[in-house]
Amino acid sequence: MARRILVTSALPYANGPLHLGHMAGAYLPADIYVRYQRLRRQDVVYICGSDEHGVPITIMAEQEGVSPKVIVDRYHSMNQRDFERFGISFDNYSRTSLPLHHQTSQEFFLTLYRKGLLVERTVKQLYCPKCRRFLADRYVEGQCPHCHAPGARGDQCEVCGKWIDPLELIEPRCKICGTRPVVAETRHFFLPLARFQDQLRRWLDTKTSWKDNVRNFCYGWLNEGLQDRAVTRDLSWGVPVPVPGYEDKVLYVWFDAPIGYISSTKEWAIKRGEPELWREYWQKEDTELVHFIGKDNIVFHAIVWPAILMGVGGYVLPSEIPANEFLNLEGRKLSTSRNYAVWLGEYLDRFPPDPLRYCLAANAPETKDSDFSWTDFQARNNNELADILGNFVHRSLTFVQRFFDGKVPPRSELTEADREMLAILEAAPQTVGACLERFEVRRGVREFMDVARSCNRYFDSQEPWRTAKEDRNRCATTLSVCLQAVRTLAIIGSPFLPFSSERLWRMLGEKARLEEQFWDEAGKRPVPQGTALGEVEILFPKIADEAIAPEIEKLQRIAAELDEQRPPAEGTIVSVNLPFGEEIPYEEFARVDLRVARVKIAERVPNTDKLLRLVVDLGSEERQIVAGIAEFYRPEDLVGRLVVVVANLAPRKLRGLESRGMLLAAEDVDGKLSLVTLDRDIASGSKVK
Ligand code: B3M
Ligand code: ZN
Repeated sequence: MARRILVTSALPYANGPLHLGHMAGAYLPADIYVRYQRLRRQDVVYICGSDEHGVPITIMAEQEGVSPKVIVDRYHSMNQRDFERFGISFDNYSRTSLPLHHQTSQEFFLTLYRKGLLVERTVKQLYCPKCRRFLADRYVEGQCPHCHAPGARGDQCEVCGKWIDPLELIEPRCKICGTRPVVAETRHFFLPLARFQDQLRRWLDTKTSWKDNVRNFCYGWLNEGLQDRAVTRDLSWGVPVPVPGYEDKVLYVWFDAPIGYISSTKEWAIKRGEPELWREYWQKEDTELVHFIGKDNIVFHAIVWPAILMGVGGYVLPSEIPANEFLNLEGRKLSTSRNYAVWLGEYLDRFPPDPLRYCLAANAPETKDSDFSWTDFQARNNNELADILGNFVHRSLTFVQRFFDGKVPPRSELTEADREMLAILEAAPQTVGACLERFEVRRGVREFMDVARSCNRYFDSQEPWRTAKEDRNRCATTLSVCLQAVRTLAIIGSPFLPFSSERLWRMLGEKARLEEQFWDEAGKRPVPQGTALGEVEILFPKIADEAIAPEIEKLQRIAAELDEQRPPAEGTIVSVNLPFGEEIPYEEFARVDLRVARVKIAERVPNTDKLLRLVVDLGSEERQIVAGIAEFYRPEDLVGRLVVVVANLAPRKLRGLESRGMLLAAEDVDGKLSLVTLDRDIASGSKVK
């Protein structure tokens, strides 16, 4: 029986064009997965749409002096088109400004409301007396109360990533007019997340296959204890709150956006003429619901959204949440506001989609942030797509043109080498597929290219250019095997390279359509003898230095501008003004025994990213200390250095290792640690006062 799989990609905000970071995170991996499952004949539906609400959109509209509708119309159609040009094969791409979506969201809200799962409360909120409105979310900016970075917004600080209560912002200002807001009272509905805490934990406990980044993040939230979350806002653009007295309020964008997955599925069902079909995917227990997202959306998809679904009842919960990390650009963080980005539309105006799909898949930010660079892109195209895959395909097809009149030659007795090649082809769908089942696109695409590598080796070893003259039967058999390989590569390569695979398929002269092929059988079928090949073209033209030079220059120019605008050092913050601790008498400080120690041994603690195990010499004895500095120091750089240690701290166990003492280190605003060291050599064991 086919698996019923509903796949979603995060709904992109319709307030800007798409860029490569979007593609690498939530879209390309999902599209690859979906194309693969379609070829496996699973019952898969791929859903997305524009997220058309939220404060960034209304702020942009106000700044341009147009209505929000103008903004979302502009970017909705632009993004839909770019997705299509890039081959992202949604079954439906909807938008959250549709009446169908408003209605669905209001139904969700009302169900929770009637079940007593929304709590109404009067709250204090910042209000701009000049603009005469409450400053929801990003309408207010100020200094972050946690890290003191300037320009933090009313919902979250971009520098330290912490959530912000706008009332705690230091020096708050209205984003639109710059006025200092006052505090006023307003009423809102809250989702009492704490009530779902135990149910969420039990549910998460079953998700052992999820990626560590997602699980750890969720447990972090649960362990801190879930807080109530406001689900309404004082705004006029959004889904109206369907409760009397709330006429000038709308649902919070993160309340209605995930419901957009459902309304988009409804729209898909209506378009198919089976308006109730969406229920199969959302309300039948055995549906696999897979949400592809970027890591900044984890809490909404793995905590808040499941809580909403649990509260409403009768809906499936997410089965998988493959959240990807971020994509950097030429070694530096992407910045859309500063135009430090590669825009998908601009890319597609200049280059074909598949080389980018290949490059982003090979570099997918699966377990950690990854980097896109134009030279890597060029190298992947020229050295892998063109020289390995393209070369094999081209040689095989043109040999058949040259020596067999463009018709698939007959196969006679198979040699050991032929059999080995055929065995590789037969195993290939399973090898690549196993990676994709686990959402390991990077490995999947590598396994695919490895098959093409084996094909090239086979071609070389069989020397068909020689056998063409000396042993025609052998040459015919070799080329027949090669064509089977081309066929296999076209099918199993199609999730990654859909456009090139289609072209390849036409070159093979196959009658049936590529999308009608069955993944599991992809390696088994020869191209029937006598089939007339189509016209052979170059699949992957090389990309010249001149083609990427302007792209590199553009990014370098913007990077240089960004550096100039920056105050010294790395970040934008040069001083931190955290409040000081409570006053203590000297005696209390003196109880802390600080000593100079020399690092003798330093090594990583296996299976952690953060911990180093150190052995330090404290003069009178050597001690083991486990320190959370592995992200900032390489073990080999620490050996021999002097550090400062709290020598009389009670021992603790970290990851099963006893730690007797603690290193002193200063913490930067972004959490980076810098060890306290000594500016000249001094005997270990010396007291620090
Ligand atoms: N619009 C946020 C984002 O692009 C958002 C996702 C909604 S998914 C339901 O980060
Ligand atoms: Zn104002």
